[in-house]
Amino acid sequence: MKNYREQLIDGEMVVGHGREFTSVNPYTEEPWAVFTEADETDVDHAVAAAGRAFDAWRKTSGIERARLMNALADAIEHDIDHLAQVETNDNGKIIRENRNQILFAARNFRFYAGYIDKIAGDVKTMDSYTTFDFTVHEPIGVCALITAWNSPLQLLSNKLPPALAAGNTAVIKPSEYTSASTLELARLAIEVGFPPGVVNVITGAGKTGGLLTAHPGVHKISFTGGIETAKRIAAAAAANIVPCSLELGGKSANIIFEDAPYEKAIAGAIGGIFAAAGQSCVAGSRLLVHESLYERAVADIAERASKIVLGSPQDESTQMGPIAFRAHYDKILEHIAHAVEDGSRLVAGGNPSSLGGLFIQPTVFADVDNSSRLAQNEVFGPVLAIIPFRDEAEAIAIANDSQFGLAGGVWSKDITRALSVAKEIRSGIMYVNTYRASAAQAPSGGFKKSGYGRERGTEALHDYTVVKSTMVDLTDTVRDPFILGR
Ligand code: TXE
Repeated sequence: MKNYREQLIDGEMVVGHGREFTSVNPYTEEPWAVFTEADETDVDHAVAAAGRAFDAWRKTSGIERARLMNALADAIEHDIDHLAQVETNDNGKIIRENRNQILFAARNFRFYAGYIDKIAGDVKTMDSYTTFDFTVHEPIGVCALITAWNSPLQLLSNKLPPALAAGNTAVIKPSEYTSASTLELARLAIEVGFPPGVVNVITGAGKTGGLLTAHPGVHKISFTGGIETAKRIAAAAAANIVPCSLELGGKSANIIFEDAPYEKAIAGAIGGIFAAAGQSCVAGSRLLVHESLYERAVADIAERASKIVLGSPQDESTQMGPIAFRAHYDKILEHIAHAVEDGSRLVAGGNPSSLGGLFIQPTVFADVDNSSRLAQNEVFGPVLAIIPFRDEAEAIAIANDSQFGLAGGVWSKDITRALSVAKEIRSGIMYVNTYRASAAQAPSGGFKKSGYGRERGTEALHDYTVVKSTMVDLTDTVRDPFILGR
């Protein structure tokens, strides 16, 4: 069993004082690594360390902060095979996808390292000629960064680099299912020379997360995960009056029009739901297909889904690995049972795979009613709901008839149609003739119950800074002290 008992607090790897817990490799279903839970004392120490480090870090030159962030990106790239292996042991996602996502994480560190010396305020024109105002974007303080299990380092890289670039310090809590790669990152942060307290990593489950988010020494919370936890975190943020950003799930509509580039669209539909075994926040889990193509598309997708190669996530040729953990596997099978009960037409999969373990067959339902449980609830697994539509207006109405608004896709060679439909969909991320594209420059985040705040792009920097406005009077005039000044 691999020993991951030590957490990073104040520049040192220390054993947590809470209970021990293990991570189960979803492929073998054997525990493979052991961790310790951060208790109240550990959380206090980590938050206090981040608080002490904040003043020096925010005053550290941008050149030095960028140097450390780039050094961390170098170290991630250097250790890429090991890190990808560790994540695959933890969450069962295929090694190709984990390698790619972790390289993307390194890219995010470089992107924000490059932005540090470009963070700039404004000089405001005032009503009076002899006064002016300037703004600066200041760091907020100690950021609690809480991540989910589907893409541990990639999700963290949407939060930690902009937080550090803006001059904040961080206490990170990865998911209890997948803490190993974040602890590996902690080790690299020490190796490249981050000052003690700037980056802290504590491990544990909801209890530890609750202690962290309720801590009065935390000044900003950023969370990726599910809605129920998000409500608790938003309540904790409200109690301490600290800003909070939430990146939650989705039930994104991927819309194929009759003039779509057909083969590309079908591949996009398959990747949109079966990549990462559907455990992706932007998954295109509702596929809307124009009635003129409908039966052809249903048949093609069912056929391709049934040919997806399931197997060891360590194998480079595997296309879909197991589900990340048993409780989630059970939940996905429950969603499938509900879809059958609700009368959706099963055209592929629908059962545990003959491989056993935590493998589920890529599953496709056609003729799904958009008001049914399958169309309205996030499955976060390899289950596609196909829905026919007649025209643009109906496609938009179906796409928007959801509590979520994270992503969406439009496939059409008519650029006017593609962009006007994309404009009408109430989602934070839209793809046109592509799906699951991602870039450090492109902001991402939700509308509606998919959350608020933005990650990636320059927009994320706004979430980690506060604007200070400074007004200056250039005259020697003594003002009437009892009236609001100009
Ligand atoms: O995540 P949780 P779960 C969706 C997906 C999934 C559902 C539930 O639909 O089925 O959410 O997933 C920490 N205070 N997404 O239950 O519980 C927890 O330890 C503070 C979408 O696995 O939200 C972990 O670090 N923290 C999503 C993190 O919250 C708490 C990715 C996420 O766990 C806490 C994952 C508390 N009270 C799931 N309780 C996406 N946006 O991509 C738990 N945590």
